[in-house]
Parts: sequence; structure tokens; C-alpha cells
Amino acid sequence: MVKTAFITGISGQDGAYLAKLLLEKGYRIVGATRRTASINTHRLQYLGIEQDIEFVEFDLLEFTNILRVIERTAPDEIYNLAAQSFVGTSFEQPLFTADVDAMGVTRILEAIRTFGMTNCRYYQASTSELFGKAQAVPQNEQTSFHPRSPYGVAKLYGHWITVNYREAFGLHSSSGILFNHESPLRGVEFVTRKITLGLANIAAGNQDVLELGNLDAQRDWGFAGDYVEAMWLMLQQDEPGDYVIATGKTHSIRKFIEIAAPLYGMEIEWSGEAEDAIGIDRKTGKTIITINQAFFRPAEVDLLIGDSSIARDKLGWNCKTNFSELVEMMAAADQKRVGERQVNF
Ligand code: NAP
Ligand code: G4F
Repeated sequence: MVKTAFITGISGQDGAYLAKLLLEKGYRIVGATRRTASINTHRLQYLGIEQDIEFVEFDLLEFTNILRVIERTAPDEIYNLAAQSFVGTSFEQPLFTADVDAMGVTRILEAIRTFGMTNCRYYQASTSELFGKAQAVPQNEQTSFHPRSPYGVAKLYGHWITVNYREAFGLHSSSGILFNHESPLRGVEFVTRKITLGLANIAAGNQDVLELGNLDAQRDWGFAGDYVEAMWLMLQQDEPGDYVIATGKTHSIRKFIEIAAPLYGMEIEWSGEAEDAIGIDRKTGKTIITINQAFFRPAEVDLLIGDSSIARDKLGWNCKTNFSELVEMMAAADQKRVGERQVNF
């Protein structure tokens, strides 16, 4: 029997990698996209899978639409990856973020409950942002939460409502507490892609300087292609649960730049501190990194580092791609795009 997976946020980074994985496993994929002036499928095109997906019009803000789509699709598995996923924006749009990232989760769970779809398994995209002002290092499933942004707070609601529907109504609803994961398909506003694309443009002479915010924040960065496998594994377990997915290693934004720069023939030398910091390319003597206060956040998450022991033991999940491989993969993809003058990314 062919299984049907319903993926919200299929036009995003994780949606694209998850769809590819599930297609390889023989699933029928129904992909939910928002109605906009032009549907954004460039990531699915990049992976060569756009034609294998059945698209449905879907918005997490519209309950009646969710009800109709879920009833019609009758999925075996639902992966709720859709979100207002940019932490910085959540400080500017806290109510919208809460509606999508918190209430949106309840709308899907209510649809599953309303139709009595007790065999349908649900995955919620939770996040290391729940840990925020980290109460322990490294963070695992037992670490208490202290979110530091409206995004983190909204996702905390999404996480607990997923747990609550499991406990109250017996749904097979699982929550993946995923640490940052990146790829050549990462949105260009997130810091890793901003760096790999920015350096590629500087190297090609299209741009002089890359403006960034806090260089000293540290993140546990993995490869999105590895992380979507953990999502699938969670829904294959007899019992639902919550799992931390991470590499267990952390690096600062500064370190990411230092590792990326030589891949573009640059060598970074830092001068100045905090908002006065600049990064100079030793080879040309030019300033290529400067700080812009606009990219700082009102409250920051300084240090994220995850402990995935439970996922390793219970799911058999392992992180295959290391940090240098990830940076190399992203740098190579952006050099190619800039060289070919691609506009979609
Ligand atoms: P992403 O690239 O930003 O994709 C977000 C997706 O959500 C897009 O497809 C977007 O559609 C869709 N979306 C936004 N608002 C929607 C709405 N109101 N109704 C329906 N769809 C909507 O995010 P990602 O990096 O793939 O992350 C996937 C999920 O994992 C998100 O929930 C994110 O918060 C969470 N997460 C990500 C990470 C990470 O490091 N990547 C870590 C932990 C958790 P459009 O194309 O129309 O904008
Ligand atoms: O790349 P970021 O925007 O990712 P952030 O805030 O960690 O959020 C991502 O990961 C979360 C998992 O922990 C997801 F839940 C969430 O959906 C998203 O995918 O920023 C990373 C760090 C921050 O500390 C930020 O202050 O980089 C710092 N940073 C420094 N300069 C910058 C910049 N971030 C961005 N976006 N742009 C900058 O210029």
C-alpha cells in the first residue's frame, strides 16, 4: 500500500528535502502551498522533484481550508513544517507569528481530531529556540525551556499543544526539537546563506561589503538533508515522542566566516570589537565584513548545543555531514549560482 504524506511548508528548505526523501521511499506526496501571486517551487525544481508532487492550496491561518484539505487528502502522515520561521521578523510581527506558529498547529491537530483520524501520524517542527536562554549545556529533552523571541514563544505553544493532543486524545503526535540546519536551499536571510551568498558576490565583484549583526552568537549547525530523515524516523515509531536533533558541536558566526572565506580565496583578519568589528581580506586589504545594528535582536540566544543521544539510541539517527562539509557544500552552490547569474535564490 502506497502511503500518503501531507507536507506543509513544502516550498521551504525542509519541505523540499523531506519530499525528496519520502518520494525515494515510495510515498505519494501532497504538498501544501500558500496562494501567492507566484507559487514558489524553486527548491523543488532544484532537487528535480516538482513534477512528482500533488500541490494543494493551503494556509495555516484558515481553519476551514485546513479541514477541507485534510479530509480530501486522507494522509497517513502529516509533517507540519510551515511557519513564519524567521526569528528576527517575529519581533516585528509577533501577532502574525503567534497565529501561524502557535494557533496554526492547533488548527491542524483539531482537524485530525475532528475527523477521528486516529491512525494519522503527526510531526511538529519544534526548535532549539525553545531553549533560548539555555538553562543547561548541552540541551536535551529534559532541559527546561526559556524562549527569547516571539517566534520561540509561539513555537513553545506549538510544542506543548502537540504533547497535549497526544496525552489528551491519544494522537500519534511527535515533536522534533531540531537545532539549526542549513543547506544550499536555506533562505537567503538566514545567516549561513547570507554569508555564503554574500562572499560569492564579493568574490565575483558584484558587491563590496557584507553587513551582519552579532558575530559572537553560537549555533549547532547541521545539514538539513540529514535532519529530515529524523522527522520520518519519528513517525515510524510505535509510540510518539519528542526528540532533540543536533550535531553536538557549536560554532560562532565569526568561525563560520573564517572557515568559508578561504573557499573563495579570501583570508579574514578581524579588527575592533562588538559593533565596531570589521573583517578585512588580508589578500586584498579590503574591508569585506561590517556590522549593522539593524541585524541585532532585542533578545539573543547566545549558545545552542544539542545532545541527540536519545535520537541516536531510539531512532538509530545519526548526523552524517560535518560542519566543514556543510560550509563547503553551501559555498560551492552559491559560487555556481553567482557564476551562472541565477536569480531565483
Ligand atoms: P522555511 O524555509 O522558512 O519554510 C517555511 C515554509 O512555511 C514555507 O514553505 C512557507 O511558504 C510556509 N508558510 C509560512 N507561512 C505559512 C502559512 N501561513 N500557511 C502555510 N504555509 C506557510 O523554513 P525551514 O527552514 O524549511 O523550516 C521548516 C520548519 O522547521 C519551520 O517550522 C521552522 O520554524 C522549523 N525549524 C527550522 C529549523 C532550521 O534550522 N531550518 C530549526 C528548527 C525548526 P512560502 O514559500 O509561501 O513562504
Ligand atoms: O540564521 P539565523 O537567522 O537563525 P536563528 O535565529 O538561529 O533561527 C533559525 O534556527 C532556529 C533553530 O534554532 C529555527 F527555529 C528558526 O526557524 C531558524 O531556522 O541567525 C543565527 C544567529 C543569530 O544569533 C543571529 O543574531 O546569527 C546571528 N546573526 C548575526 N548576523 C545574524 C546576522 N542572523 C541573520 N539572520 N542575519 C545577520 O545578518
